Amino acid sequence: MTDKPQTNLYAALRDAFPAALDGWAIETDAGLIYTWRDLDRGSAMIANELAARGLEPGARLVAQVDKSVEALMLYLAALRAGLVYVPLNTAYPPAEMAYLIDNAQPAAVVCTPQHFGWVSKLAFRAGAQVVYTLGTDRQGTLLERAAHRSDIQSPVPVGMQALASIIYTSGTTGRSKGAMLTHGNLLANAQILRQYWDWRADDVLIHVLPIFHVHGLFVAVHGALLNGSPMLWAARFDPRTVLQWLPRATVFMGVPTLYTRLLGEPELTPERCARMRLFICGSAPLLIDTFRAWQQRTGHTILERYGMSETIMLTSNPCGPDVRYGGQDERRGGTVGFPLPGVELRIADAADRPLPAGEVGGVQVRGPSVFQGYWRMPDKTAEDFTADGWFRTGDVGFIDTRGYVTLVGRSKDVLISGGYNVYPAEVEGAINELPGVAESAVIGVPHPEWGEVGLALVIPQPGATVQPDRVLAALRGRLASYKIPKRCVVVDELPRNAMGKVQKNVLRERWRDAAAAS
Ligand code: MCA
Repeated sequence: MTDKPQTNLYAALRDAFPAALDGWAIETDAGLIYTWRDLDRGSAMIANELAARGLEPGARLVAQVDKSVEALMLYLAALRAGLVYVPLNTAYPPAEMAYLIDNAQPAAVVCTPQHFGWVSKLAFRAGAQVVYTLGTDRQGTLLERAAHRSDIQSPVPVGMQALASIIYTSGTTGRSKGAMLTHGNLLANAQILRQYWDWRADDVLIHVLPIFHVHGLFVAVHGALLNGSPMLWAARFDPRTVLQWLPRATVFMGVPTLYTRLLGEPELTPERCARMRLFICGSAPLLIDTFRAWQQRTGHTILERYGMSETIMLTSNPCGPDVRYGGQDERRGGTVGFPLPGVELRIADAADRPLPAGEVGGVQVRGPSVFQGYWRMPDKTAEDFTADGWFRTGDVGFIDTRGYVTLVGRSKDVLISGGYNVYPAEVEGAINELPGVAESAVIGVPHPEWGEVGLALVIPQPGATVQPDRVLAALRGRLASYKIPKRCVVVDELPRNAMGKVQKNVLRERWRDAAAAS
């Protein structure tokens, strides 16, 4: 494949499909086979349906659907039609969806048939023209209508500067922000990763991640499609399925929790992994114990990389010798490797002045995959970029003398549980609204399976009694379940600094063993 000039990301992906379009592109855990032709035809029909509904390029399409190959076709169709794809986590309850739909102002919404009632109300109230349903078993109005459309469609030549997707990420103020990514951002990153991870002609990817986030949708799906590589596709992660597929596959991508769960399987052996060439890990810090245990159990060294919704992938441990760094090829546990080719990464002090190797500071980046800003939040965007165009990631780290980047913390108050970012401010806001609660503080505490889990410390109002279990139960329906702390403790007071601000670092130290004790 040559990197010829493109005007639509789908066209670039389509160019990489193998010439033999009737070969298998995706095999699902339900035993279904989809060919390359199926992907092309299916996405063309959906794109034609969307266009026939009068959806103009640039309009937003919100999708809150379960993972399926048809959901992937919907994404490809949105690209083809020049629409801006806004995937939302299926765990979001109505309260969160109301805000997100209002903020995205979509022209079209696709939801699961079970949720049509409440989602369509929110969508039409926000001005949507059409609401479709899509189920996991190919049922729903989207496919019913698309079935009547032509299977030929030319991708709309929107250009590489056009928005392709908005990815919502929670924020420190408790409100989600939509990171705007262009066709060019996504294609540039996929092309870089294709080279850096040395995608090969015989690669087969095991795809078990959700497709409403950067990891599963952009890193994994684009990786396979841009290389014309087939995928073994699971609707949800199950270690038994992965074990079954390992002998047929070459590449696996996961968050640390998936590696921990796989290590719990006695049948994970070097023999089973004999055909595998690359295990990639990201979205949360990989513990050095997991990194070593994986080496021992499989003979493979996990490649850890680092990215964000706002930037897609930024750094990676080497896949082979990296000539930019003297041919170093060691994948170093505890580091996230080197800046990817084309990515500029620096460590800066609080005044945005670059720091020398070895010094700890804020991680700042520039490059072709860095987003265009937050949707309809120019002030927030301006806050996160320096005057000379560097994006402040909010991560804190250093670069060693060999060039490896190590992350040591975050300047933003966020915890990462099983690969999902959880912003304590959002959870505290929900807890503080509960009757009898005066104040709360949510912190992340280490957990062997999830990496970190939330712990809520709650101060009752004078004279009120607060039951920890009731607090957690009351959060159901208000917050996506992965955001709900795994434990709640009632306390009399919280440690504060001279300004009266709660000292989360003191709390994290004090409650470090809380997850193990619970
Ligand atoms: C599920 N639960 C969780 C999490 N996931 N709790 C805390 N943290 C989580 N991550 C809870 C549910 O709320 C539920 O609680 C119970 O666990 C069982 O839910 P279930 O859905 O059955 O869980 P699961 O299927 O075992 O899911 C675990 C998982 C999943 C497979 C590890 O969390 C996952 O797919 N994580 C990957 C996320 C991801 O793709 N992140 C990439 C973001 P209850 O029973 O109480 O209701 S992209 C990104 O971060 C950047 C850009 C990057 O660099 O990649």
